[in-house]
Amino acid sequence: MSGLKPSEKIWHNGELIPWDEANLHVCSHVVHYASAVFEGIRCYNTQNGSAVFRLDDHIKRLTQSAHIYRMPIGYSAEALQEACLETIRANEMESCYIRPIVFRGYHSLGVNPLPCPVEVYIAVWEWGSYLGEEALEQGVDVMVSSWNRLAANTLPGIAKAAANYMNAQLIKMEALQNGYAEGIALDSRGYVSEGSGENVFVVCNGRLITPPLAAAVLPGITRDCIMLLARQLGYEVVENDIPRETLYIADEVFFTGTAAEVTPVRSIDRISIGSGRRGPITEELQKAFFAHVEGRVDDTHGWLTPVYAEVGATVGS
Ligand code: PPE
Repeated sequence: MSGLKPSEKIWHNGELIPWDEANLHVCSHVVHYASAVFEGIRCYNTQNGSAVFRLDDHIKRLTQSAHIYRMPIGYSAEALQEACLETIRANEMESCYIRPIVFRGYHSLGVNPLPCPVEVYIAVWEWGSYLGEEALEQGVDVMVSSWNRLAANTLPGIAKAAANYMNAQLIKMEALQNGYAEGIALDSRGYVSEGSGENVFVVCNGRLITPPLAAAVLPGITRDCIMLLARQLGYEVVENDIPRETLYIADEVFFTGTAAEVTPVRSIDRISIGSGRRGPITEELQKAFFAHVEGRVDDTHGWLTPVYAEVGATVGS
């Protein structure tokens, strides 16, 4: 895997600073206790110029994650949205991944985070396909993880918090070590939860099922898009508990996520899913999803925020 390609500037508490100067002291609270919440957002190079996909929903989730952890961000949602756009512009990116992160910085150590300052950074970089070059077309081979997702009332699953990603790392490393692209974790009750960085959908008899939020899943914004687009295409979509074995007998299984977009799953625990390749409903939903993010259909949901100019505005108008 290639390393992170630096961009020019990073936004820090209202100022743009050079990438190489966005450093932390090792005794910052976040380093020791994972006291951070963050977002992952994509900016697409659409037909009408660069646009950020569902920026307001991502910033809303960021502020909610911070609220759960009693972190006063100090910036309004509007200011944070504008800061994301400003960072993309400062780096002259056409398309990129955007990573706002809010954390407890340097002051004192010990579990109590409250005396430590809340720092806000926004970095942008180029991020291509998440699960390998051919994943979107060919699908990926995954395993059911031996690790469960977070149990209720342990770490809040609805917050996109750094600490949750220690669990995600266990899922991911186990999968990679065993020759799979990704793991699907069960929740603490034994029902299907999610991947290390993706939500999961199964298709059975033309119906889409995805685990409910109570199954320890992140309320994925791509998950929300796919539920809406699938319903618009006439499919029934339900949020139900999914027993593990349903995965093996499903007609189709796919992942959703900002980074993973809509990625088909072709096998689970070496059992092939459906025909063992991308299924027709997955493909139809991919097409609908990419048509929206790339601005090839009318943005009736208001999902795209233009970066450099009004999306849809014609030159000279
Ligand atoms: N579950 C988890 C655990 C998760 O991390 C993500 C996003 C999702 C579901 C999908 O959520 P959404 O992006 O809103 O549709 N994972 C982000 C981080 C991945 C990473 O490796 O870092 C992402 O896709 O940006």
